[in-house]
Formats: sequence, C-alpha cells, structure tokens
Amino acid sequence: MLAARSTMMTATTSTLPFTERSNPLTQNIDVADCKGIVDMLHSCDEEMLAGSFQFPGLQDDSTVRTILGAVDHIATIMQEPEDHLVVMSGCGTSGRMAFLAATTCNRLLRESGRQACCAYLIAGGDRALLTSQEAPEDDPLLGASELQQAVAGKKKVFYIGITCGLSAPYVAGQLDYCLQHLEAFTPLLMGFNPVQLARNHGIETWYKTVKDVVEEMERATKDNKAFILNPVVGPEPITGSTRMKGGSATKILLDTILLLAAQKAVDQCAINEHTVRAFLRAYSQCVESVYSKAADISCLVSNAGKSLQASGHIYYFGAGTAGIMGCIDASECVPTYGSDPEDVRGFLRGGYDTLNNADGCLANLGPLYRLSWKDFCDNILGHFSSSDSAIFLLSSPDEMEPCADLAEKLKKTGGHVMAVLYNFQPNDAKMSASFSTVFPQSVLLQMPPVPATGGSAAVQAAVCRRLGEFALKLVCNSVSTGAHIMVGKVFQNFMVDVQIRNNKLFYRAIRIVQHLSDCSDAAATRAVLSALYDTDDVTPLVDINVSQHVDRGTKQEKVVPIALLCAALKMSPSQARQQLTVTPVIRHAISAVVTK
Ligand code: S6P
Repeated sequence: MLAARSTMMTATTSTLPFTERSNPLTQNIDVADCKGIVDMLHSCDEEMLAGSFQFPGLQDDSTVRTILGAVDHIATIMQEPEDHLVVMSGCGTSGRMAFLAATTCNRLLRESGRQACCAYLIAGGDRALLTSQEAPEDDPLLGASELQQAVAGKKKVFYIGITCGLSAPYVAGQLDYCLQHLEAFTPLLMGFNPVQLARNHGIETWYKTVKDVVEEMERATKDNKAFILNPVVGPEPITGSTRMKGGSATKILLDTILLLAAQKAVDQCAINEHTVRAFLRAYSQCVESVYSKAADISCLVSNAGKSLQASGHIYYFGAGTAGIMGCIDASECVPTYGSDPEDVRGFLRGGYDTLNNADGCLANLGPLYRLSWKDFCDNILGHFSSSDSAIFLLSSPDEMEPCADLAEKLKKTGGHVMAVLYNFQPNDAKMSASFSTVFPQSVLLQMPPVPATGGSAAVQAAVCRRLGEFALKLVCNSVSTGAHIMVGKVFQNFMVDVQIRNNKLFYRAIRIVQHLSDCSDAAATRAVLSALYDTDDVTPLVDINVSQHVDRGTKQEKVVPIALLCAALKMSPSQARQQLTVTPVIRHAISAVVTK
C-alpha cells in the first residue's frame, strides 16, 4: 500500500539535498483549493528569502560578502570589456535565467554607452530556452567544450555556473575547466545546497563526480581564486522542482550582482553591504506585493486549471522580457508534469527579434519554436476555444493598447482571457479602471519603490524591469503549478508524472516511488525499470547504464505512476497501465490506494 502523508523521507532526510526534500509547508498542496495553493506558494517564497535552515540563507552576511566579491570582479570586466567576458551558464531553468541575465545586462550596458560583455550558455543550446532538453545536462565534456568555444580569444573570464541542486555534470565540466585555467578564469558556483550535499553519483563519461568538483572549488575559494554562492532557500513547493524557488533565487542573485556591478562600473557608485541588502529587501517586498493579490492570482489559477481539465490550453502573451517570462514558464511544464508541449505555451510580440537569443530564429525547428504573436494568429487563433485560457503579461500600462485587439478576438470565443500587469507608477484609478475594462479578470501588481542606490536613470529603469520580471515569474509559476495540481499531476507535493529525461530525474523517480509506496530502494528501482521497459523480469536490466534508461524514459509516458502502482499494489506494468486508463487522473489512481 502507498504510504500515508506523515512518513516523509525520514531516514534519509539529512543526507538528501535541500533541493530534493519534500517541503512540510506544502504536503497538502494537492488537496488545497486555488487560494490555498497560492497561499502555500507565498509561504515557500517567504521561506526562500528568510532562510533559517542552519545554513547561510539569501540575506546572511556570508552571502552578502560573496555577492560583493562577484560585483567587484564583474564591474572590472565592464570597465575593460575588450578581451574580457562574463559567462553565465546552466541547464534547464538555470540556463534560462543565465540567458535572461546576460541578454538584459548587455542591453543595459549598450543603453549606457558601454560595450556588452556578457554571454550565456545553456545545455542543449538555444532550443532549450523554449523546450525541455534535459539530457545534455548529464554531459560534463560537452559543457567544457562549449565553454572553451564561448571564451575563445578572451584573456579574463568571470564564469558563473548555476546548478540549483549542485548536481548538473554539464556545469561541473565547465567549473573543472575553469579550475584548470585559473590564470584566465575566476569561477563562481551558484546553487542552493550546502557543498557536502553536492551530487556524488558516478558520471558515465567522466572520472569525477559533481561533488569532487565542488570540493575542488571549495579549495580554490580558500585561496581566493573562486567563489561559491550557495545560500540554502529550503525545499521546493513541488519536490525537486527547482524552476520555482531555485529559479527565483537564481534570478535574485544574478540581477543583484549584475545591476550593482553596472552601477559601480557605469555610474561610479560605491557598492557596499547596505546596497546589497537594499536590493535583497526589494525582492522581499516584491514577494509581498505579488501575494497581496493572492485572491486575484487564484482566479487565474482556477481558470487555467479548468482549461487543462477540459483538455484545453494555457497561452501566455507578452512583449519584451514580460513575454519571455511566459515562454520560460511554459517550457518547464513538460519535464515537470509530463504535460504535452502544446498544453502551455508562450508567445512573444516580435518573436525572435525580442527574444534576442544568440542563434536567432529557430522557427524552422518546428511548430513549438514558432513563438511570435503572428505565429499564434496564423496557426492557433482559429482553434482557440472556450476551453482555452489566455494570459497577457504586461510590463506597463502602455502595453494595454497593443494587446486589446488580440484580447477582443480571444474573448469572442468564450475562452478565459486574463492579464497580469506590474506597475511602478503611483496607483492611478483611471488606469486601473481601463485595465479592468479590457481585462475583467486580471491581476494588477502595484510594485514597491525601487531601492534608491544612486544609479543612473538607465540603471533604475533596469532595476524596475528585473523586479517586474521576478513578479511575473511568481505569478506564472503559481498559474502553471496550480493548474497542473488541479489536473491531478501532483500527489501530496510530488510531481508524480515526472518524465525520466536525465540521470537526476531517473533517481528522483525511484525516490518518489520508494517514498510513496514505502518500499526499499531496490524494490522501487525494480518497479521503475519494470514500468520503463514494460516487463515483469527486470533482472537483465539492472546492470544497464542509466543513460540507456534515460533514452527510453524520454520516450515513455506515465512511467512513475505505473511504477507506483506496481510497487504499491504488486501489479504488473500492463495491469497498472490498464488501471490508469480506467482512472486517468493520476492523483485519483494513486489516492485510491493510499492507506490513511
Ligand atoms: C527544474 C527544471 C529543470 C532544472 C534543470 C537544472 O524544475 O525542470 O530543467 O532546471 O534540471 O537543474 P539544476 O539543479 O542544475 O539547476
């Protein structure tokens, strides 16, 4: 039988990374109503900023000091950009945050009359900005060679490797390369676990583990040749879903470092601990401003969930980086919830010209890479129906007008048409009245004042945009998480339809099965392999490389739910598959066999 709610990963909790732990704040998120879901996400985001996990948190002195160290290095590069470079890199959400930080920082530098000096790398290349490409995360050699290409001809490089779980071999390969070339590189590892909980699994194509590299980084840190920025922000609201708190904390840290470096380099501002703390406080205030609209956000969640329940879709629309936040949120639903890539999609006004990615237009890769509003109007508008949800993401009241035409067309179908607007201007009754006329179902986020740190108008405007993007990230994450909960993709706080798309996800799948069915690690492994290969006899599979399981997992659906039923009810994979056709809502299929 499946384990009841109370026995939460007890024996292994202290050795389990924070990023893989189940958060006690959200253990009932699967049975909460929409407002309850948003309130729990609020508590988790407060926890992210407050810390208190017996390890330094986001606002602790050691974190602030490391931020200041990074600011100094990057400001120097911004002042002498000729043959110097800042590279930010990661996999999945971490790579997307690196992309956003690099491209927006370059824009700010150009607007300020400076030369751009930031580059980004993402495992799987630019297509991973829009779709899930989880497998390249496992390849340290690919990471190292891509870094080598990116820095060709540069004399000094400040490298920021982001891996929320301290777990991605792609990033470890790059850090290792930096450590071997410390004459040119200053590496910074960003993540949200203590170093002793870095991933220690063997890597098939390499002789080191991620933990080996993290320990080398620790030694280089002691010699002042490297940085580790790893505040603990607590477990994710949906277990292991580092797109949420991990992605948000990454954004807070990258924004803070880059904006303060720009203030120092461009505006000659003195940056000290107080300035850093003022920035971090602004993000805390932003969290409170967003969730002060929890009731409005929960209406968006409810509509979006109804759309998925009716086999409809959720479409985000936005201009500039507001639209990019929607695209990023959409891209994460496939690996997290095993959802169809068409279920949640983002559309960007101006398409690739707005995305501003290194490889330019990717539209020829297929329909999922056609992301402009025009693409939506040409290919999807005609099918938009009363089952669908449209959410416009606006960064200024001026954007209402260009949205109004498309919004009216969508409203005529009877679908849910909603909007989120973040506003830094003083509250204006006329503006909010016209906003709610165009979008009767909407969230108007009145943003807190930006920290007054003496930067130029260009820097201050950039600070507003970064805070606004953060606010939109929280809302989009609430919408897509809540909607997938409503459609039964979460049990307790586990993503029970996660797809096995890389090594980390293979082991996470086993942990979910082990925990929920209260069985041994070996029994859970057998159940996952049995579901993966549709066989009762897993003996020949046990010694196969995990990369082969991942190849298969990328193509197989419902592996975790089937494995759960196999482990808990001693069903064969075909019986479990049959059970899931009778009870297709996975949460219902699982909860039907839970012992209370
Ligand atoms: C997580 C997301 C994943 C991760 C990726 C990198 O919600 O779906 O794509 O971002 O696996 O993880 P990490 O720990 O290296 O940042």
